Amino acid sequence: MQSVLIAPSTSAASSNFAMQSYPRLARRTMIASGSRPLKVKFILPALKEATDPQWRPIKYSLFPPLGLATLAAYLRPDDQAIIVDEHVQPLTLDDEPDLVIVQVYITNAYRAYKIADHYRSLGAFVCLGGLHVTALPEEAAPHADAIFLGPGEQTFPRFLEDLRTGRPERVYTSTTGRTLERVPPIRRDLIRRTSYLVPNSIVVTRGCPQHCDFCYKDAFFQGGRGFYTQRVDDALAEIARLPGRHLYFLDDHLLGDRRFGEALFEGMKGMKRVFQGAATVDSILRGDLIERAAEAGLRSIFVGFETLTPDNLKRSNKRQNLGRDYKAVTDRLHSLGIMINGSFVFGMDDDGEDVFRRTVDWAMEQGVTTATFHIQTPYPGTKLHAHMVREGRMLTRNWNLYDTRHVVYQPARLKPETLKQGYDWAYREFYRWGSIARASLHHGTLKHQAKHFFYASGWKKFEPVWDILIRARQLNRITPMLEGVLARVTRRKRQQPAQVETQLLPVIQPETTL
Ligand code: B12
Ligand code: SF4
Repeated sequence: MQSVLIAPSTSAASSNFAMQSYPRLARRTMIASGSRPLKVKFILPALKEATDPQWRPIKYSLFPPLGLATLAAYLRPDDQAIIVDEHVQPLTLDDEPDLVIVQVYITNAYRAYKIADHYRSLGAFVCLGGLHVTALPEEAAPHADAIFLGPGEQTFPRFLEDLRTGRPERVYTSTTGRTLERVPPIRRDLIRRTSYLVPNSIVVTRGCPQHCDFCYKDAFFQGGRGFYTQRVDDALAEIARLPGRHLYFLDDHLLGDRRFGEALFEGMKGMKRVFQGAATVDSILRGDLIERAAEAGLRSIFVGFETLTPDNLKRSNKRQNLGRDYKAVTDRLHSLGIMINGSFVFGMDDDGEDVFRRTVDWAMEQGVTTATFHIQTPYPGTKLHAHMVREGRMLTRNWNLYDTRHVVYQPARLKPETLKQGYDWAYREFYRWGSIARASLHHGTLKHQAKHFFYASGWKKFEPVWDILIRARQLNRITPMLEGVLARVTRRKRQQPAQVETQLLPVIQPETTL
Protein backbone atom coordinates (compact mmCIF):
# COMPACT_ATOMS: atom_id res chain seq x y z
CA MET A 1 0.00 0.00 0.00
CA GLN A 2 1.40 3.40 -0.96
CA SER A 3 1.35 6.23 1.49
CA VAL A 4 -1.77 8.35 1.50
CA LEU A 5 -1.23 11.73 -0.12
CA ILE A 6 -4.56 13.31 -0.78
CA ALA A 7 -5.64 16.28 1.24
CA PRO A 8 -9.20 16.24 2.56
CA SER A 9 -11.54 17.70 -0.04
CA THR A 10 -15.05 18.03 1.25
CA SER A 11 -15.99 20.90 -1.03
CA ALA A 12 -15.58 21.70 -4.71
CA ALA A 13 -12.93 24.28 -3.77
CA SER A 14 -10.75 21.85 -1.87
CA SER A 15 -11.24 19.28 -4.61
CA ASN A 16 -9.76 21.77 -7.10
CA PHE A 17 -6.91 22.34 -4.71
CA ALA A 18 -6.17 18.63 -4.71
CA MET A 19 -6.16 18.54 -8.50
CA GLN A 20 -3.68 21.43 -8.74
CA SER A 21 -1.38 19.75 -6.24
CA TYR A 22 -1.27 16.40 -8.02
CA PRO A 23 -0.93 16.65 -11.80
CA ARG A 24 -1.62 12.93 -12.24
CA LEU A 25 -5.16 13.67 -11.17
CA ALA A 26 -5.73 15.14 -14.62
CA ARG A 27 -6.63 11.60 -15.68
CA ARG A 28 -9.75 11.90 -13.62
CA THR A 29 -11.10 14.66 -15.83
CA MET A 30 -10.16 12.85 -19.03
CA ILE A 31 -12.79 10.22 -18.32
CA ALA A 32 -15.28 12.64 -19.74
CA SER A 33 -14.15 11.84 -23.25
CA GLY A 34 -17.62 10.64 -24.12
CA SER A 35 -17.51 7.29 -25.82
CA ARG A 36 -14.21 5.99 -24.44
CA PRO A 37 -14.68 2.64 -22.65
CA LEU A 38 -13.86 2.77 -18.96
CA LYS A 39 -11.56 0.54 -16.92
CA VAL A 40 -13.53 0.02 -13.73
CA LYS A 41 -12.39 -1.69 -10.53
CA PHE A 42 -14.99 -2.66 -7.91
CA ILE A 43 -13.54 -3.34 -4.47
CA LEU A 44 -14.97 -4.88 -1.33
CA PRO A 45 -12.21 -4.15 1.19
CA ALA A 46 -11.57 -6.66 3.93
CA LEU A 47 -11.99 -5.77 7.52
CA LYS A 48 -8.83 -5.58 9.57
CA GLU A 49 -8.85 -9.13 10.87
CA ALA A 50 -8.71 -10.55 7.35
CA THR A 51 -5.05 -9.57 7.13
CA ASP A 52 -4.32 -11.44 10.35
CA PRO A 53 -3.01 -15.01 9.82
CA GLN A 54 -5.26 -16.18 12.67
CA TRP A 55 -8.49 -14.97 11.11
CA ARG A 56 -11.43 -17.28 10.35
CA PRO A 57 -11.71 -17.33 6.56
CA ILE A 58 -14.89 -19.42 6.55
CA LYS A 59 -16.96 -16.57 7.89
CA TYR A 60 -15.95 -14.29 5.04
CA SER A 61 -15.89 -16.83 2.24
CA LEU A 62 -19.61 -17.38 2.43
CA PHE A 63 -21.19 -14.87 0.07
CA PRO A 64 -19.95 -12.96 -2.97
CA PRO A 65 -20.30 -9.16 -3.08
CA LEU A 66 -23.74 -8.92 -4.61
CA GLY A 67 -23.98 -5.16 -4.18
CA LEU A 68 -20.95 -4.54 -6.39
CA ALA A 69 -22.07 -7.08 -8.99
CA THR A 70 -25.41 -5.26 -9.05
CA LEU A 71 -23.71 -1.94 -9.77
CA ALA A 72 -21.45 -3.46 -12.44
CA ALA A 73 -24.55 -4.30 -14.45
CA TYR A 74 -24.95 -0.60 -15.32
CA LEU A 75 -21.66 -0.43 -17.24
CA ARG A 76 -21.55 -0.46 -21.01
CA PRO A 77 -20.63 -3.75 -22.70
CA ASP A 78 -17.34 -2.29 -23.91
CA ASP A 79 -16.26 -1.12 -20.44
CA GLN A 80 -13.74 -3.35 -18.67
CA ALA A 81 -14.76 -4.39 -15.17
CA ILE A 82 -13.23 -6.39 -12.37
CA ILE A 83 -14.58 -7.13 -8.88
CA VAL A 84 -12.03 -7.71 -6.13
CA ASP A 85 -13.35 -9.07 -2.84
CA GLU A 86 -10.41 -8.71 -0.52
CA HIS A 87 -11.81 -11.34 1.83
CA VAL A 88 -11.07 -14.05 -0.72
CA GLN A 89 -8.33 -12.68 -2.97
CA PRO A 90 -5.37 -10.33 -2.71
CA LEU A 91 -5.89 -6.74 -3.75
CA THR A 92 -3.15 -5.43 -6.01
CA LEU A 93 -2.70 -1.70 -5.97
CA ASP A 94 -0.30 -1.04 -8.84
CA ASP A 95 -2.88 -0.92 -11.62
CA GLU A 96 -4.42 2.21 -13.13
CA PRO A 97 -8.18 1.94 -13.41
CA ASP A 98 -10.15 4.98 -14.55
CA LEU A 99 -12.88 4.44 -12.04
CA VAL A 100 -12.75 2.76 -8.63
CA ILE A 101 -15.94 1.78 -6.80
CA VAL A 102 -15.51 0.91 -3.13
CA GLN A 103 -18.20 -0.57 -0.88
CA VAL A 104 -17.91 0.59 2.71
CA TYR A 105 -19.25 -1.33 5.71
CA ILE A 106 -18.62 -0.05 9.18
CA THR A 107 -15.90 -2.59 9.97
CA ASN A 108 -13.99 -2.11 6.74
CA ALA A 109 -14.31 1.68 6.70
CA TYR A 110 -10.72 2.58 7.59
CA ARG A 111 -9.29 0.19 5.05
CA ALA A 112 -11.78 1.39 2.44
CA TYR A 113 -10.61 4.98 2.99
CA LYS A 114 -6.93 4.01 2.62
CA ILE A 115 -7.62 2.19 -0.62
CA ALA A 116 -9.65 5.13 -1.88
CA ASP A 117 -6.90 7.60 -0.99
CA HIS A 118 -4.36 5.45 -2.77
CA TYR A 119 -6.32 5.30 -6.03
CA ARG A 120 -7.09 8.99 -5.93
CA SER A 121 -3.40 9.70 -5.63
CA LEU A 122 -2.93 7.68 -8.83
CA GLY A 123 -5.52 9.79 -10.59
CA ALA A 124 -8.46 7.39 -10.65
CA PHE A 125 -11.96 8.69 -10.07
CA VAL A 126 -13.02 7.13 -6.77
CA CYS A 127 -16.60 6.49 -5.64
CA LEU A 128 -17.53 5.44 -2.12
CA GLY A 129 -20.92 4.07 -1.18
CA GLY A 130 -22.72 1.58 1.00
CA LEU A 131 -24.10 1.52 4.52
CA HIS A 132 -21.35 3.34 6.36
CA VAL A 133 -21.05 6.11 3.78
CA THR A 134 -24.79 6.65 4.03
CA ALA A 135 -24.59 6.82 7.82
CA LEU A 136 -21.57 9.13 7.92
CA PRO A 137 -21.19 10.95 4.59
CA GLU A 138 -19.05 13.70 6.09
CA GLU A 139 -16.51 11.12 7.23
CA ALA A 140 -16.32 9.41 3.83
CA ALA A 141 -16.41 12.47 1.58
CA PRO A 142 -12.75 13.55 1.97
CA HIS A 143 -11.67 10.18 0.61
CA ALA A 144 -13.80 10.19 -2.55
CA ASP A 145 -14.54 12.10 -5.71
CA ALA A 146 -18.17 11.12 -5.37
CA ILE A 147 -20.11 9.56 -2.54
CA PHE A 148 -23.39 7.66 -2.74
CA LEU A 149 -26.09 7.63 -0.10
CA GLY A 150 -28.61 4.79 -0.02
CA PRO A 151 -29.17 2.02 -2.56
CA GLY A 152 -27.35 2.42 -5.87
CA GLU A 153 -29.83 1.20 -8.48
CA GLN A 154 -31.00 4.69 -9.39
CA THR A 155 -27.99 6.85 -8.51
CA PHE A 156 -25.17 4.81 -10.02
CA PRO A 157 -26.45 4.78 -13.62
CA ARG A 158 -27.13 8.51 -13.33
CA PHE A 159 -23.59 9.05 -12.11
CA LEU A 160 -22.14 7.05 -15.01
CA GLU A 161 -23.95 9.29 -17.46
CA ASP A 162 -22.71 12.39 -15.65
CA LEU A 163 -19.17 11.07 -15.63
CA ARG A 164 -19.17 10.35 -19.32
CA THR A 165 -20.41 13.84 -20.06
CA GLY A 166 -17.84 15.38 -17.74
CA ARG A 167 -20.19 16.57 -15.04
CA PRO A 168 -20.04 14.16 -12.12
CA GLU A 169 -21.51 15.44 -8.89
CA ARG A 170 -19.91 15.11 -5.47
CA VAL A 171 -22.88 13.54 -3.72
CA TYR A 172 -25.56 11.24 -5.11
CA THR A 173 -28.49 10.61 -2.82
CA SER A 174 -31.09 7.97 -3.51
CA THR A 175 -34.55 9.40 -2.85
CA THR A 176 -37.73 9.05 -4.85
CA GLY A 177 -38.22 6.59 -7.65
CA ARG A 178 -36.61 3.62 -5.97
CA THR A 179 -37.48 0.43 -7.74
CA LEU A 180 -36.05 -2.94 -8.68
CA GLU A 181 -38.10 -3.09 -11.86
CA ARG A 182 -36.17 -3.14 -15.10
CA VAL A 183 -32.81 -3.36 -13.34
CA PRO A 184 -30.29 -5.17 -15.55
CA PRO A 185 -29.28 -8.72 -14.57
CA ILE A 186 -26.61 -8.71 -11.89
CA ARG A 187 -23.06 -9.30 -13.29
CA ARG A 188 -22.44 -12.73 -11.81
CA ASP A 189 -19.83 -13.35 -14.50
CA LEU A 190 -17.54 -11.02 -12.50
CA ILE A 191 -17.82 -13.15 -9.36
CA ARG A 192 -15.22 -15.86 -8.71
CA ARG A 193 -17.77 -18.52 -7.76
CA THR A 194 -15.18 -21.04 -6.66
CA SER A 195 -14.05 -18.78 -3.83
CA TYR A 196 -17.39 -18.92 -2.03
CA LEU A 197 -19.17 -21.56 -0.08
CA VAL A 198 -22.52 -20.09 -1.10
CA PRO A 199 -22.03 -18.58 -4.56
CA ASN A 200 -25.78 -18.77 -5.16
CA SER A 201 -26.73 -15.97 -2.79
CA ILE A 202 -29.50 -13.78 -4.10
CA VAL A 203 -31.50 -10.71 -3.05
CA VAL A 204 -34.98 -10.20 -4.45
CA THR A 205 -36.14 -7.34 -2.22
CA ARG A 206 -34.58 -4.27 -0.66
CA GLY A 207 -35.11 -3.15 2.93
CA CYS A 208 -37.77 -4.25 5.35
CA PRO A 209 -41.26 -3.11 6.34
CA GLN A 210 -40.30 -2.87 10.05
CA HIS A 211 -38.53 -0.09 11.96
CA CYS A 212 -36.37 -1.49 14.74
CA ASP A 213 -34.35 1.22 16.46
CA PHE A 214 -31.05 -0.66 16.32
CA CYS A 215 -31.21 -1.56 12.64
CA TYR A 216 -29.33 0.10 9.75
CA LYS A 217 -32.47 0.01 7.66
CA ASP A 218 -34.30 3.29 8.34
CA ALA A 219 -31.14 5.38 7.98
CA PHE A 220 -30.08 3.65 4.80
CA PHE A 221 -33.45 3.97 3.09
CA GLN A 222 -34.22 7.46 4.39
CA GLY A 223 -35.80 9.77 1.84
CA GLY A 224 -37.61 7.14 -0.19
CA ARG A 225 -39.22 3.74 -0.07
CA GLY A 226 -37.89 1.48 2.69
CA PHE A 227 -39.16 -1.81 1.37
CA TYR A 228 -39.70 -2.91 -2.21
CA THR A 229 -39.43 -6.07 -4.24
CA GLN A 230 -38.35 -7.23 -7.64
CA ARG A 231 -41.04 -8.28 -10.09
CA VAL A 232 -41.73 -11.93 -9.42
CA ASP A 233 -40.88 -12.85 -13.03
CA ASP A 234 -37.51 -11.16 -12.74
CA ALA A 235 -36.77 -12.90 -9.44
CA LEU A 236 -37.69 -16.27 -10.93
CA ALA A 237 -35.56 -15.57 -13.98
CA GLU A 238 -32.60 -14.74 -11.74
CA ILE A 239 -33.13 -17.96 -9.81
CA ALA A 240 -33.32 -19.94 -13.03
CA ARG A 241 -29.96 -18.50 -14.09
CA LEU A 242 -28.25 -19.93 -10.98
CA PRO A 243 -26.70 -23.38 -11.37
CA GLY A 244 -27.19 -26.21 -8.90
CA ARG A 245 -29.97 -26.49 -6.34
CA HIS A 246 -29.04 -24.49 -3.28
CA LEU A 247 -29.91 -20.81 -2.88
CA TYR A 248 -29.40 -18.39 -0.07
CA PHE A 249 -31.74 -15.39 0.04
CA LEU A 250 -29.92 -12.53 1.77
CA ASP A 251 -33.02 -10.37 1.94
CA ASP A 252 -33.62 -8.75 5.30
CA HIS A 253 -37.14 -10.14 5.36
CA LEU A 254 -38.04 -12.73 2.74
CA LEU A 255 -41.64 -12.95 3.98
CA GLY A 256 -42.08 -9.17 4.25
CA ASP A 257 -44.54 -8.85 1.35
CA ARG A 258 -47.21 -11.54 1.42
CA ARG A 259 -48.34 -11.25 -2.20
CA PHE A 260 -44.82 -11.21 -3.53
CA GLY A 261 -43.90 -14.17 -1.31
CA GLU A 262 -46.89 -16.20 -2.42
CA ALA A 263 -46.16 -15.66 -6.10
CA LEU A 264 -42.45 -16.27 -5.65
CA PHE A 265 -42.92 -19.55 -3.79
CA GLU A 266 -45.59 -20.68 -6.23
CA GLY A 267 -43.18 -20.05 -9.10
CA MET A 268 -40.35 -21.84 -7.29
CA LYS A 269 -42.34 -24.96 -6.56
CA GLY A 270 -41.39 -26.71 -9.77
CA MET A 271 -37.78 -25.55 -9.69
CA LYS A 272 -36.52 -28.22 -7.28
CA ARG A 273 -34.53 -25.74 -5.24
CA VAL A 274 -33.58 -25.85 -1.57
CA PHE A 275 -33.05 -22.51 0.06
CA GLN A 276 -32.33 -20.54 3.19
CA GLY A 277 -33.52 -17.08 4.15
CA ALA A 278 -34.50 -14.69 6.94
CA ALA A 279 -37.82 -13.51 8.32
CA THR A 280 -39.47 -11.99 11.37
CA VAL A 281 -41.27 -13.75 14.22
CA ASP A 282 -44.70 -12.36 13.31
CA SER A 283 -44.44 -13.30 9.64
CA ILE A 284 -43.79 -16.91 10.60
CA LEU A 285 -46.91 -17.03 12.74
CA ARG A 286 -49.20 -15.19 10.32
CA GLY A 287 -51.17 -16.97 7.57
CA ASP A 288 -49.63 -19.79 5.59
CA LEU A 289 -46.76 -18.07 3.82
CA ILE A 290 -44.19 -20.05 5.75
CA GLU A 291 -45.83 -23.27 4.63
CA ARG A 292 -45.75 -22.14 1.04
CA ALA A 293 -42.08 -21.30 1.49
CA ALA A 294 -41.42 -24.77 2.91
CA GLU A 295 -43.19 -26.34 -0.05
CA ALA A 296 -41.03 -24.30 -2.41
CA GLY A 297 -37.86 -25.57 -0.69
CA LEU A 298 -37.19 -23.42 2.39
CA ARG A 299 -35.06 -25.57 4.69
CA SER A 300 -33.49 -23.15 7.15
CA ILE A 301 -34.40 -19.70 8.38
CA PHE A 302 -32.72 -16.89 10.26
CA VAL A 303 -35.18 -15.54 12.84
CA GLY A 304 -34.71 -12.29 14.76
CA PHE A 305 -35.87 -13.26 18.26
CA GLU A 306 -33.36 -10.72 19.66
CA THR A 307 -34.55 -10.78 23.27
CA LEU A 308 -36.87 -12.70 25.56
CA THR A 309 -37.74 -9.54 27.51
CA PRO A 310 -40.81 -7.53 26.43
CA ASP A 311 -39.41 -4.26 27.84
CA ASN A 312 -36.39 -4.60 25.60
CA LEU A 313 -38.64 -5.14 22.61
CA LYS A 314 -40.69 -2.05 23.45
CA ARG A 315 -37.61 0.11 23.93
CA SER A 316 -36.09 -0.94 20.65
CA ASN A 317 -39.35 -0.53 18.77
CA LYS A 318 -39.30 -4.20 17.80
CA ARG A 319 -43.08 -4.19 17.91
CA GLN A 320 -43.57 -7.07 15.54
CA ASN A 321 -42.13 -9.39 18.22
CA LEU A 322 -44.17 -8.00 21.12
CA GLY A 323 -46.71 -10.39 22.59
CA ARG A 324 -45.72 -13.14 20.14
CA ASP A 325 -45.38 -16.68 21.33
CA TYR A 326 -41.78 -17.52 20.48
CA LYS A 327 -42.39 -21.17 21.26
CA ALA A 328 -45.17 -21.26 18.68
CA VAL A 329 -42.62 -19.94 16.16
CA THR A 330 -40.10 -22.69 16.83
CA ASP A 331 -42.81 -25.36 16.93
CA ARG A 332 -44.22 -24.26 13.61
CA LEU A 333 -40.84 -24.21 11.92
CA HIS A 334 -39.87 -27.60 13.29
CA SER A 335 -43.17 -29.07 12.12
CA LEU A 336 -42.34 -27.90 8.62
CA GLY A 337 -38.83 -29.34 8.74
CA ILE A 338 -37.24 -25.88 8.68
CA MET A 339 -34.09 -25.46 10.74
CA ILE A 340 -33.77 -22.35 12.84
CA ASN A 341 -30.87 -19.95 13.17
CA GLY A 342 -31.99 -17.80 16.10
CA SER A 343 -30.57 -14.30 16.40
CA PHE A 344 -30.18 -12.91 19.93
CA VAL A 345 -28.85 -9.56 21.14
CA PHE A 346 -27.22 -9.08 24.54
CA GLY A 347 -26.84 -5.83 26.44
CA MET A 348 -30.20 -4.17 25.89
CA ASP A 349 -31.22 -1.86 28.71
CA ASP A 350 -33.29 -4.40 30.58
CA ASP A 351 -30.60 -7.10 30.45
CA GLY A 352 -28.99 -8.10 33.73
CA GLU A 353 -26.46 -10.83 34.43
CA ASP A 354 -29.03 -13.58 34.03
CA VAL A 355 -29.69 -12.78 30.38
CA PHE A 356 -26.99 -15.07 29.00
CA ARG A 357 -28.06 -18.24 30.82
CA ARG A 358 -31.78 -17.54 30.23
CA THR A 359 -31.30 -17.02 26.51
CA VAL A 360 -29.02 -19.99 25.91
CA ASP A 361 -31.30 -22.28 27.94
CA TRP A 362 -34.35 -21.13 26.04
CA ALA A 363 -32.69 -21.64 22.67
CA MET A 364 -31.59 -25.14 23.63
CA GLU A 365 -34.99 -26.04 25.07
CA GLN A 366 -36.69 -24.95 21.85
CA GLY A 367 -34.34 -26.99 19.68
CA VAL A 368 -32.92 -23.94 17.90
CA THR A 369 -30.36 -25.45 15.50
CA THR A 370 -27.80 -22.67 15.36
CA ALA A 371 -27.72 -19.43 17.30
CA THR A 372 -26.15 -16.13 16.37
CA PHE A 373 -25.44 -14.01 19.42
CA HIS A 374 -24.62 -10.33 19.18
CA ILE A 375 -23.46 -7.73 21.60
CA GLN A 376 -25.81 -4.82 21.01
CA THR A 377 -24.02 -2.40 18.69
CA PRO A 378 -25.35 1.11 18.15
CA TYR A 379 -24.50 1.77 14.50
CA PRO A 380 -24.13 5.41 13.52
CA GLY A 381 -27.27 6.60 11.79
CA THR A 382 -29.60 4.48 13.88
CA LYS A 383 -32.06 5.74 16.49
CA LEU A 384 -30.28 3.58 19.03
CA HIS A 385 -27.01 5.39 18.34
CA ALA A 386 -28.62 8.82 18.64
CA HIS A 387 -30.16 7.75 21.93
CA MET A 388 -26.83 6.49 23.32
CA VAL A 389 -25.05 9.66 22.24
CA ARG A 390 -27.70 11.80 23.95
CA GLU A 391 -27.17 9.82 27.13
CA GLY A 392 -23.38 10.06 26.82
CA ARG A 393 -23.03 6.28 26.74
CA MET A 394 -20.89 5.70 23.66
CA LEU A 395 -17.45 4.44 24.73
CA THR A 396 -15.55 4.45 21.44
CA ARG A 397 -15.73 5.53 17.82
CA ASN A 398 -13.25 2.92 16.66
CA TRP A 399 -15.35 1.40 13.87
CA ASN A 400 -13.18 -1.74 13.79
CA LEU A 401 -14.83 -2.69 17.06
CA TYR A 402 -18.39 -2.30 15.74
CA ASP A 403 -18.57 -5.95 14.78
CA THR A 404 -21.12 -7.07 17.43
CA ARG A 405 -18.36 -8.93 19.24
CA HIS A 406 -17.10 -5.94 21.23
CA VAL A 407 -18.81 -3.63 23.69
CA VAL A 408 -18.73 -0.09 22.31
CA TYR A 409 -21.26 1.57 24.63
CA GLN A 410 -22.05 1.66 28.34
CA PRO A 411 -24.75 -0.93 29.05
CA ALA A 412 -27.48 0.08 31.53
CA ARG A 413 -27.42 -2.85 33.93
CA LEU A 414 -24.16 -4.61 33.10
CA LYS A 415 -20.50 -3.75 33.21
CA PRO A 416 -18.96 -3.76 29.72
CA GLU A 417 -16.60 -6.60 30.69
CA THR A 418 -19.50 -8.66 32.09
CA LEU A 419 -21.36 -8.21 28.83
CA LYS A 420 -18.35 -9.33 26.81
CA GLN A 421 -17.73 -12.33 29.07
CA GLY A 422 -21.39 -13.29 29.00
CA TYR A 423 -21.46 -13.09 25.22
CA ASP A 424 -18.35 -15.29 24.90
CA TRP A 425 -19.83 -17.71 27.43
CA ALA A 426 -23.10 -17.93 25.50
CA TYR A 427 -21.31 -19.02 22.33
CA ARG A 428 -19.17 -21.54 24.20
CA GLU A 429 -22.15 -22.90 26.09
CA PHE A 430 -24.52 -23.17 23.15
CA TYR A 431 -21.97 -25.00 21.01
CA ARG A 432 -20.68 -27.42 23.67
CA TRP A 433 -21.09 -31.04 22.58
CA GLY A 434 -23.47 -31.63 25.49
CA SER A 435 -25.57 -28.58 24.59
CA ILE A 436 -25.81 -29.54 20.94
CA ALA A 437 -26.94 -33.00 21.98
CA ARG A 438 -29.47 -31.53 24.41
CA ALA A 439 -30.96 -29.19 21.84
CA SER A 440 -31.11 -32.02 19.28
CA LEU A 441 -33.19 -34.13 21.65
CA HIS A 442 -35.96 -31.56 21.38
CA HIS A 443 -37.02 -33.10 18.07
CA GLY A 444 -39.47 -35.95 17.90
CA THR A 445 -37.81 -38.24 15.38
CA LEU A 446 -34.36 -39.78 15.44
CA LYS A 447 -33.62 -38.49 11.95
CA HIS A 448 -34.49 -34.96 12.91
CA GLN A 449 -32.36 -35.22 16.04
CA ALA A 450 -29.39 -36.49 14.07
CA LYS A 451 -29.77 -33.80 11.49
CA HIS A 452 -29.79 -31.09 14.12
CA PHE A 453 -26.75 -32.57 15.86
CA PHE A 454 -24.64 -32.82 12.73
CA TYR A 455 -25.62 -29.43 11.40
CA ALA A 456 -24.85 -27.53 14.55
CA SER A 457 -21.61 -29.38 15.24
CA GLY A 458 -20.58 -29.22 11.59
CA TRP A 459 -20.65 -25.44 11.62
CA LYS A 460 -18.89 -24.75 14.88
CA LYS A 461 -16.87 -27.85 15.68
CA PHE A 462 -15.34 -28.46 12.27
CA GLU A 463 -14.49 -24.86 11.54
CA PRO A 464 -10.74 -25.61 11.26
CA VAL A 465 -11.53 -28.12 8.51
CA TRP A 466 -13.47 -25.51 6.56
CA ASP A 467 -10.59 -23.12 6.95
CA ILE A 468 -8.07 -25.64 5.62
CA LEU A 469 -10.28 -26.25 2.61
CA ILE A 470 -10.47 -22.55 1.91
CA ARG A 471 -6.75 -22.02 2.24
CA ALA A 472 -6.19 -24.99 -0.08
CA ARG A 473 -8.69 -23.39 -2.50
CA GLN A 474 -10.87 -26.49 -2.38
CA LEU A 475 -14.06 -24.72 -1.41
CA ASN A 476 -15.68 -25.38 -4.75
CA ARG A 477 -15.49 -29.10 -3.98
CA ILE A 478 -17.69 -28.48 -0.98
CA THR A 479 -20.32 -26.45 -2.81
CA PRO A 480 -22.04 -29.39 -4.54
CA MET A 481 -22.32 -31.13 -1.17
CA LEU A 482 -23.89 -28.03 0.31
CA GLU A 483 -26.38 -28.06 -2.52
CA GLY A 484 -27.49 -31.46 -1.38
CA VAL A 485 -27.44 -30.68 2.27
CA LEU A 486 -30.90 -29.40 2.96
CA ALA A 487 -32.32 -31.42 0.16
CA ARG A 488 -34.80 -34.05 1.13
CA VAL A 489 -37.48 -33.36 3.56
CA THR A 490 -40.22 -35.92 3.20
CA ARG A 491 -43.26 -34.51 4.87
CA ARG A 492 -46.01 -36.91 5.80
CA LYS A 493 -48.64 -34.24 5.63
CA ARG A 494 -49.01 -30.56 6.45
CA GLN A 495 -47.97 -29.54 9.95
CA GLN A 496 -46.54 -32.97 10.76
CA PRO A 497 -42.95 -33.30 11.91
CA ALA A 498 -40.74 -33.67 8.89
CA GLN A 499 -38.57 -36.63 7.95
CA VAL A 500 -35.23 -35.21 7.07
CA GLU A 501 -32.24 -36.85 5.51
CA THR A 502 -29.10 -36.45 7.56
CA GLN A 503 -25.83 -35.18 6.18
CA LEU A 504 -22.73 -33.88 7.83
CA LEU A 505 -22.73 -30.28 6.73
CA PRO A 506 -23.25 -27.01 8.53
CA VAL A 507 -26.01 -24.49 8.32
CA ILE A 508 -24.27 -21.39 7.13
CA GLN A 509 -25.76 -18.13 8.23
CA PRO A 510 -24.58 -14.55 7.89
CA GLU A 511 -24.27 -12.87 11.24
CA THR A 512 -26.80 -10.15 10.86
CA THR A 513 -28.88 -8.43 13.46
CA LEU A 514 -32.22 -9.05 11.93
C1 B12 B 1 -24.22 -11.03 3.36
C2 B12 B 1 -23.85 -10.13 4.52
C3 B12 B 1 -22.60 -10.32 5.10
C4 B12 B 1 -21.63 -11.34 4.58
C5 B12 B 1 -20.85 -10.93 3.33
C6 B12 B 1 -20.97 -9.54 2.78
C7 B12 B 1 -20.67 -9.40 1.30
N1 B12 B 1 -19.90 -10.28 0.70
O1 B12 B 1 -21.14 -8.47 0.70
C8 B12 B 1 -20.70 -11.58 5.81
C9 B12 B 1 -21.15 -12.85 6.51
C10 B12 B 1 -19.23 -11.69 5.50
C11 B12 B 1 -21.03 -10.36 6.67
C12 B12 B 1 -20.23 -10.00 7.72
C13 B12 B 1 -20.49 -8.90 8.51
N2 B12 B 1 -21.56 -8.10 8.48
CO1 B12 B 1 -22.93 -8.27 7.14
N3 B12 B 1 -24.44 -8.45 6.06
C14 B12 B 1 -24.74 -9.17 4.99
C15 B12 B 1 -26.16 -8.87 4.52
C16 B12 B 1 -27.10 -9.92 5.13
C17 B12 B 1 -26.41 -8.83 3.02
C18 B12 B 1 -25.48 -7.92 2.18
C19 B12 B 1 -25.97 -7.87 0.77
O2 B12 B 1 -25.52 -8.63 -0.07
N4 B12 B 1 -26.96 -7.02 0.46
C20 B12 B 1 -27.57 -6.91 -0.83
C21 B12 B 1 -26.85 -5.91 -1.75
C22 B12 B 1 -27.56 -5.79 -3.09
O3 B12 B 1 -26.91 -4.68 -1.10
P1 B12 B 1 -25.62 -3.88 -0.64
O4 B12 B 1 -24.48 -4.81 -0.44
O5 B12 B 1 -25.99 -3.01 0.49
O6 B12 B 1 -25.27 -2.96 -1.91
C23 B12 B 1 -26.15 -1.94 -2.36
C24 B12 B 1 -25.95 -0.57 -1.69
O7 B12 B 1 -25.36 -0.63 -0.43
C25 B12 B 1 -25.19 0.24 -2.67
N5 B12 B 1 -23.73 0.27 -2.57
C26 B12 B 1 -22.90 -0.45 -1.83
N6 B12 B 1 -21.63 -0.06 -2.03
C27 B12 B 1 -21.66 0.92 -2.93
C28 B12 B 1 -20.62 1.66 -3.50
C29 B12 B 1 -20.95 2.63 -4.45
C30 B12 B 1 -19.87 3.47 -5.05
C31 B12 B 1 -22.30 2.82 -4.84
C32 B12 B 1 -22.65 3.76 -5.91
C33 B12 B 1 -23.32 2.11 -4.24
C34 B12 B 1 -22.98 1.16 -3.29
O8 B12 B 1 -25.52 -0.30 -3.93
C35 B12 B 1 -25.88 -1.68 -3.82
C36 B12 B 1 -27.12 -1.86 -4.65
O9 B12 B 1 -28.15 -1.07 -4.14
C37 B12 B 1 -26.36 -7.45 5.16
C38 B12 B 1 -27.80 -7.06 5.38
C39 B12 B 1 -28.35 -6.36 4.16
N7 B12 B 1 -29.59 -6.52 3.93
O10 B12 B 1 -27.66 -5.69 3.41
C40 B12 B 1 -25.52 -7.54 6.43
C41 B12 B 1 -24.86 -6.27 6.97
C42 B12 B 1 -24.31 -5.49 5.82
N8 B12 B 1 -23.75 -6.76 7.79
C43 B12 B 1 -23.55 -6.05 8.82
C44 B12 B 1 -22.52 -6.30 9.77
C45 B12 B 1 -22.55 -5.46 11.03
C46 B12 B 1 -21.57 -7.27 9.53
C47 B12 B 1 -20.41 -7.59 10.46
C48 B12 B 1 -19.62 -6.40 10.96
C49 B12 B 1 -21.11 -8.29 11.63
C50 B12 B 1 -20.73 -9.45 12.27
N9 B12 B 1 -21.38 -9.69 13.37
O11 B12 B 1 -19.88 -10.18 11.83
C51 B12 B 1 -19.53 -8.51 9.58
C52 B12 B 1 -18.31 -7.77 8.99
C53 B12 B 1 -18.34 -7.55 7.52
C54 B12 B 1 -17.18 -6.75 6.95
N10 B12 B 1 -16.55 -7.25 5.93
O12 B12 B 1 -16.84 -5.72 7.41
C55 B12 B 1 -24.52 -4.93 8.96
C56 B12 B 1 -23.87 -3.60 8.55
C57 B12 B 1 -24.12 -2.47 9.50
C58 B12 B 1 -23.37 -1.23 9.08
N11 B12 B 1 -23.85 -0.10 9.54
O13 B12 B 1 -22.39 -1.25 8.37
C59 B12 B 1 -25.67 -5.41 8.02
C60 B12 B 1 -26.48 -4.30 7.39
C61 B12 B 1 -26.57 -6.32 8.87
C62 B12 B 1 -27.41 -5.59 9.85
N12 B12 B 1 -28.71 -5.67 9.73
O14 B12 B 1 -26.94 -4.95 10.75
N13 B12 B 1 -22.14 -9.74 6.25
S1 SF4 C 1 -33.94 -5.55 12.53
FE1 SF4 C 1 -34.85 -6.92 11.02
S2 SF4 C 1 -37.07 -6.64 11.30
FE2 SF4 C 1 -36.08 -4.88 12.28
S3 SF4 C 1 -36.05 -3.27 10.68
FE3 SF4 C 1 -34.08 -4.36 10.61
S4 SF4 C 1 -34.33 -5.93 9.04
FE4 SF4 C 1 -36.39 -5.25 9.65
